[in-house]
Amino acid sequence: MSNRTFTMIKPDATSKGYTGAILDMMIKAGFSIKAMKWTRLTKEQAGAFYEVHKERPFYGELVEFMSSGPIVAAILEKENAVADFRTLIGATNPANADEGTIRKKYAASVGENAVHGSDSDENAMIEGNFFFSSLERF
Ligand code: FUP
Repeated sequence: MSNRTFTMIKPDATSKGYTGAILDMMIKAGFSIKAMKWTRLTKEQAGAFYEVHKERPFYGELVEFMSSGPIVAAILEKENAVADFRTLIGATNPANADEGTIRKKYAASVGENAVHGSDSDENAMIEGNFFFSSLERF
């Protein structure tokens, strides 16, 4: 089991000024930051990141949204990182997210859902490598 996961604070949350509060929730939950950047994806980059969802009906909207403004990308470390981070962020649809989760507090809808969290160790590695070189992670 890996002890790292990958996250993004999405454009809805950065534009509403939630970046600091969301990072604080991650740190208070025991995650430490191993890599982090403030950046903005082009449509092509967002399309490539979400390639696995290419055939889904929401893909076009997802790519538009994820390239619509700045994001924070980060690699986080904690024991049992992938599963514990999914618990911390809550269900994809904030209407179904538990109290105390990041999405319950800060997400607007299933599309604009404030944060991303990797769903497996393998994807955490792939997604972290998408954003960070070996010189940018510690
Ligand atoms: P999650 O792993 O919780 O981020 O959710 P998914 O992998 O199922 O979906 C990836 C992203 O697609 C979500 F963050 C938001 C978007 N999405 C929609 O816009 N509509 C949907 O019905 C489902 C997902």
